[in-house]
Amino acid sequence: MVTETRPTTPVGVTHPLDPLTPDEISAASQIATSHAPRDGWRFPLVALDEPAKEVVRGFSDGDAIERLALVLLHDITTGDSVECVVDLGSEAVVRWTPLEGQQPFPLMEEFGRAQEAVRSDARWIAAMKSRGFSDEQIELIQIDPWPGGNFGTAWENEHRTLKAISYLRDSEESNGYGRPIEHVMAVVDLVENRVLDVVDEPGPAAPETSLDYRYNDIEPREGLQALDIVQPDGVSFTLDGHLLSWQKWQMRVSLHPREGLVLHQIAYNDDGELRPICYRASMTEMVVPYGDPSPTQYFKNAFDSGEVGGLGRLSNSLELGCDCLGEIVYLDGHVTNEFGGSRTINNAVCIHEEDFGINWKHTRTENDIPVSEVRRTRRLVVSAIATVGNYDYGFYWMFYPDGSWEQEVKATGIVQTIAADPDDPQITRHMIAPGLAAPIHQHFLCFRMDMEVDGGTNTVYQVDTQPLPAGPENPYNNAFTAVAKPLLSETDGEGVVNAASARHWRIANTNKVNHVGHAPAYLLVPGETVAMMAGPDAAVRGRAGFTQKQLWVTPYDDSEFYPAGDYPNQSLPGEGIPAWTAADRDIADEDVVLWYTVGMNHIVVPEDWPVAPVHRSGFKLRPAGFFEHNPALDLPAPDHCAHEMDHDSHDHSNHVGHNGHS
Ligand SMILES: [Cu+2]
Repeated sequence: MVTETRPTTPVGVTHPLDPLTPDEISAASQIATSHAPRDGWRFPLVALDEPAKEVVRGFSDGDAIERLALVLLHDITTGDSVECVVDLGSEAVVRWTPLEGQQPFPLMEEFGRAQEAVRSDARWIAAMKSRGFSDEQIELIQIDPWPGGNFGTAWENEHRTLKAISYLRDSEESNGYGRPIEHVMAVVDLVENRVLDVVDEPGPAAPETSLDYRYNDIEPREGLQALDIVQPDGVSFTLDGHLLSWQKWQMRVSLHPREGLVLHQIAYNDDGELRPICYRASMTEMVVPYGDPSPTQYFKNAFDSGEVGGLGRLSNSLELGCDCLGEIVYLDGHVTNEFGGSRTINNAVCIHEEDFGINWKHTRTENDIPVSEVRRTRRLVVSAIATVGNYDYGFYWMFYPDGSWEQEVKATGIVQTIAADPDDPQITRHMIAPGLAAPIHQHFLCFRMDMEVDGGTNTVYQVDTQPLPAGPENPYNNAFTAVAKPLLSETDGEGVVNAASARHWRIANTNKVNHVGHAPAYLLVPGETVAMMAGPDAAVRGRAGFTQKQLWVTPYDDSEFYPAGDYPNQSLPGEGIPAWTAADRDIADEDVVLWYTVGMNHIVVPEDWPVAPVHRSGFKLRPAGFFEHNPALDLPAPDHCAHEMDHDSHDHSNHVGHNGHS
């Protein structure tokens, strides 16, 4: 509501971190356009320009809210791009920065135009005809444009480009990925709307058929009885605008057009005191390098945030009972429609609770009778799913009553494919179906976490478990310890995982002391991950410098959000984290930002075809001296469990269970 006391606050905005409303997206585009009107302007991105942390921390309900928007403009007729910040209240342009030598990610419109340009190009048509395809077959060919990367050629350094590959289909609905056309690759100039070049080399024939995965094509298995999640009394969380509260946890949830799901101000209500843990958490860049040198594969290393256009704008509308099960609360997402208006993604974020087994249990013996005490736990799941071409990525932030939280990435969808002869040596690709292989590849997802454990300044320690030397203090040679090395500056510490020492990182507030004399802390615990395998001189290694380590720690800087640089599309090596950390800034007892990269190694197997079962990876954050004891001690025992606890477990007839066993 606009009132006299909140003069600049637009309708529907109740907090400075609320994402832009549809009206604000349109207004921001309009204000930016008015500054320098051009017919060719399109809008790759319109997003909230987040206020300074001091403003957010000092905000009280009802305060006036200043709203700034970041507007990216791209002129499709000239290729000019501008980064612009507008003040929505005064309708003024605050900053207007033309981009020099940087490419915003391609528009949806440009992907479409690239397909048309390829389809009508005489060289591409000739390449298809030379493979014996009929006019009808050529009409049905699926054309996939890819961000072209930067391999130091004129294609990338002098043009705004996409690289396109092709697939045979029997109909518009067929799974084209089963019939890749080797080795044809077209390079498209997106400003001139023309194909610059077509690479056409001899290659294996496209497979004769493709396996499909859609419901109508598969006979469903039988025997699965109904499995429902029922919460007759409703959910245990509340969502007030974007403020989510659940079981002592509190956070703000939004969908950012580029980053997808963003959580702000993650905090825990500890006996009435709201203790901050993380100011902002999101996945701000990812890259998927493929390891096959073929002409249709070598350039595949999409940065799905900065090159393809963002996990937010590519988010799905989630469906009840399909993507999420049970009592669901959704948040819509609003993004630019690229033409100056907005587009709403209904149900872009899913919020629900899941049963998660037991949090704790102990069985003791009383009067020779075993007695169990057990508490079931559950988790709050905040999730979104984005479809990026052939792949689908789910991002699941999960919170637990014991003070821990975690991120689980779920990668699924259709793998990239390459036609292969039966005698293919299968070194950089592996057969998944007759005539069809899939290139080896990796997925790297960099999570930016602006930590504020118990306050705005933290110190990060690298913790390694190791044996102690033999000697008078260790006469039995059994002693071992955990060595915590404080990271004083950006180049301190290894930053790479080490399973042998159970290496993890402790984010501590050394300005506070807990009940046993230590700094309250959270631990960052790695999950399954992997190092980048592209060679030392590979273009992608330089452009995705953030993958050199799993963990980087930087002091907060409001210009540092994207670890491969703001504009990784066709970028040169060295941007982002490697450039920032070269200054080796101090990070001890500072406002620190953690950049943790999840790596997924994908040696593709036949079971990944024709649609890959979900591959999970992620990391955990666990309290370490943040609480005085297990904070889940107070989880209630369900009535019948408390009752059962008193029974003699040898007497099976007293136990719940269909056949007398439990
Ligand atoms: Cu994969």
